[in-house]
Amino acid sequence: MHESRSNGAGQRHRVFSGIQPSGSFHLGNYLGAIRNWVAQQPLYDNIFCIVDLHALSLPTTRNQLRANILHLANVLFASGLDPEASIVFIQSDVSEHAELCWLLNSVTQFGELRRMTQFKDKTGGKEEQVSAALFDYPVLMAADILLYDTDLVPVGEDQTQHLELTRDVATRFNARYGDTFVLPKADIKETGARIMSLEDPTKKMSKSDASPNAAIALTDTPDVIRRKIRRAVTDSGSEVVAGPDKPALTNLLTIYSLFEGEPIPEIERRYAGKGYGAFKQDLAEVVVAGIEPIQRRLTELEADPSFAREALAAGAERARTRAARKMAVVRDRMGLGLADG
Ligand code: ATP
Ligand code: LTN
Repeated sequence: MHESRSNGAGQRHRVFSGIQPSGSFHLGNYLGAIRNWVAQQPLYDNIFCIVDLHALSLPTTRNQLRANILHLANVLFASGLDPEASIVFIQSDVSEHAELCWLLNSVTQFGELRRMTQFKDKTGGKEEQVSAALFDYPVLMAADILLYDTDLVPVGEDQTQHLELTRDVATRFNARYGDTFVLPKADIKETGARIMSLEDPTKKMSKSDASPNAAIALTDTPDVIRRKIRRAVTDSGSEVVAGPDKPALTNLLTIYSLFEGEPIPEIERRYAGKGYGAFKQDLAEVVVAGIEPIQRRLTELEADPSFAREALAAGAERARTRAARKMAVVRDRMGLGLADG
């Protein structure tokens, strides 16, 4: 079920989401996030952001970052984001994101950031060496969201804690300086919000997984997809059924169900008594067919980078206008500068 789509004044609800330009994109990013953005596009006032400033929180290089930004933009457009229906832009093109992050730092507690599980996961026990940007990452994310009076933030389940922090920071700001920010809600789907690793179904499918077989990239060839699914771990037993004691099959059935738009119980019924082999073979074809149209459009877009460049420049222009308006209010509320006497 969708949330109601407009507010009392008849304006469409504002949606904002972000994605990092940090390498290849996998089925988790697609099924947990991008696909939902595309599907809901006609219902909302949408803003989607390529968060390149966030990508600086882990080591990268100039050339790598540049290439990743363009690749991500092409992936988003190939997946169906429409630059007419949605504002799609690069975070660093709108300097207000970095500015608001600094201002929100002043109403964020050190202890709140230390409790973030994503920070703990990404430090990998090396807290002394990671960048301060990795620590401050959730505040920049709060700035992204609050800058646009966002109502809904469609994300995968891994972002729940960051959304809670965003609401806490906004609430504290509003209490201290007067009502300024809209309190956003996370929009997390029941199915697909947590696609798991093909090698370890207790871990989420992740870009940063060291093993190349844990995730299916949107750019994997059909043969690579078939091989990864053939090798995907399964649970003990031989029945194709989902359940709390069957994390691997639950994950594979979820992927099948999302691509085919077919409820899991129906798929289970069809594969009753057929075993894992037959199911995996069909699943591979479902995934190959599901991403083939995206790959085809991606090839076309990659041959013509001017499409992405122009769409992103226009998106930045529209985002900047809104961001500047909001920042003028924020600066005034906080007593910064002497602009209006
Ligand atoms: P990493 O896996 O290295 O932490 P990431 O893929 O989570 O990176 P982003 O690119 O910022 O990082 O994520 C983009 C979107 O994809 C977010 O909305 C996130 O919640 C969603 N997402 C990421 N992994 C999964 C997953 N395994 N299942 C569902 N959604 C996911
Ligand atoms: N932290 C998110 C990416 C992100 C984001 C945002 C998502 C940055 N800013 C604003 C939603 C709204 C991630 O790692 N997936």
